[in-house]
Amino acid sequence: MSSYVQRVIQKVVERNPNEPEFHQAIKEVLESLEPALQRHPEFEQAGILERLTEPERQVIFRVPWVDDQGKVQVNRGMRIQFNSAIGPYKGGLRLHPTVYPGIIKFLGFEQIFKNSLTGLPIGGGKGGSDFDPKGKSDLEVMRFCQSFMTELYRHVSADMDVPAGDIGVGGREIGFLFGQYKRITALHEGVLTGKGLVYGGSLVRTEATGYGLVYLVDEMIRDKGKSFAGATVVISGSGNVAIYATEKVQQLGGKVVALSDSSGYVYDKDGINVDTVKRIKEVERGRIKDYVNTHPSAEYHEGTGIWNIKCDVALPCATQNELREADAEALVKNGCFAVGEGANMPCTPEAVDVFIKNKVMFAPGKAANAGGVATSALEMSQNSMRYNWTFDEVDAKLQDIMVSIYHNAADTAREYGHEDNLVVGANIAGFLKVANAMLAQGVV
Ligand code: NDP
Ligand code: 2IT
Repeated sequence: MSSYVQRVIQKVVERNPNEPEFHQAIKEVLESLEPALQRHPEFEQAGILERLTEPERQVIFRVPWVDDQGKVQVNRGMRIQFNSAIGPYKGGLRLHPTVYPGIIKFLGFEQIFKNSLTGLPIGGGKGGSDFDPKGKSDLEVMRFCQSFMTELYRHVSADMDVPAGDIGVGGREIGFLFGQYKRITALHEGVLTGKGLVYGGSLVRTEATGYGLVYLVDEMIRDKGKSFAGATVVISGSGNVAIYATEKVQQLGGKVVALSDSSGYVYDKDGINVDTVKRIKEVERGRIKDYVNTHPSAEYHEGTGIWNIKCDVALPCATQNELREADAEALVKNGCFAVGEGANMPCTPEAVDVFIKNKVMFAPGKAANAGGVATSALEMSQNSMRYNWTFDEVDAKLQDIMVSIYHNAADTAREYGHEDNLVVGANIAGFLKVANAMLAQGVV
């Protein structure tokens, strides 16, 4: 490792103590940038890595709200505006009890490079709260979202910072957040993406991350003579990304045999029925174990272990560090030939090493799950035009974007001497555009 990269990593760790997920994301990106930094000594002189690893702005705020018993509850909200070199800050909001600045920084940092890879003009940011939407009534979620936006509205706008969904934030939450933003500011503008179709949303945004993941993985495996037709696929999670990845794999002729949530996983040897999962998760807000109620031939297993199921393709779509070294070894042993990260940083660095050493095709999250934010940027374009594209128009653009991201990452990996390593290719390709924009804009 060069002394420049080492120095910057050490500084980040010292400055951001007790934030292991942020350290992990920084190391993964910076270490892979070596070949680009050697070719471009001007980046060190301009302090590009020091600036990239320090968010432009971080806001942390109190979110008081009243529960259904009339008791006041307090959560912590935050928005981290990481980098605006190539466009307004763009990235989701996560509502999960594990949220703290280390999680939001890791996600915001990843978002910079992911957004750059889409080829669209969006910078990187992320936000969220330790509020747990699970088990809350619609009214409690509304009161929380209204309180959250009552502070957040000062820090966001259609041309400055445009939040969206992530874990725990879907159409319901975006609706409540948008309503409160409009009430406070009197502006009906594209300040959030993932909006409902009747008030400024884009067709395909709901499906975009899962569909985009499968479009990119399809291009990657077809490059090596494989296809989804007849392939057995295991997908973790059963939220937005997992559901629409399942749907697209099935449309391409693959068989998804397992899905999970944080309690356990279902295995259906006949192939998961995606309409059942949509009903359980999107309508009833239930648990994946409810699946066996209507599909008695499927099996439910408590806990982890989903990666021990034999498959050709694995798509982790739940959360960070959910697929570890032993899981990767199990997948390799069972003949898995491709892995695509639908979630952000779901594979640990040790797991990624196992895939690369064993020549398993590996699509890293910042390339593979970029379809969600890319379609968010298409929603912003439609809002600016005050016009809507059809489903097929947006879907075709999404497909083009995912195919381009794959080839950009693969070509960049080859150009920098790491053929077939999409981790290196995606990181360098995403980085170069942002670094050059920063150079052009002076010391800011
Ligand atoms: P959802 O909230 O819709 O679903 C999350 C799923 O992951 C649920 O099945 C949930 O289970 C599971 N999960 C969450 N946390 C954990 C945990 N700690 N351990 C085990 N399982 C867990 O979120 P999304 O589908 O939107 O997001 C999934 C991943 O994809 C995240 O990493 C997100 O950052 C990433 N992503 C999302 C995009 C989007 O557009 N939505 C875009 C790009 C990436 P349970 O219900 O039990 O908590
Ligand atoms: O991680 C991500 O890319 C997202 N959660 C989507 C962000 C967005 O702005 O659509």
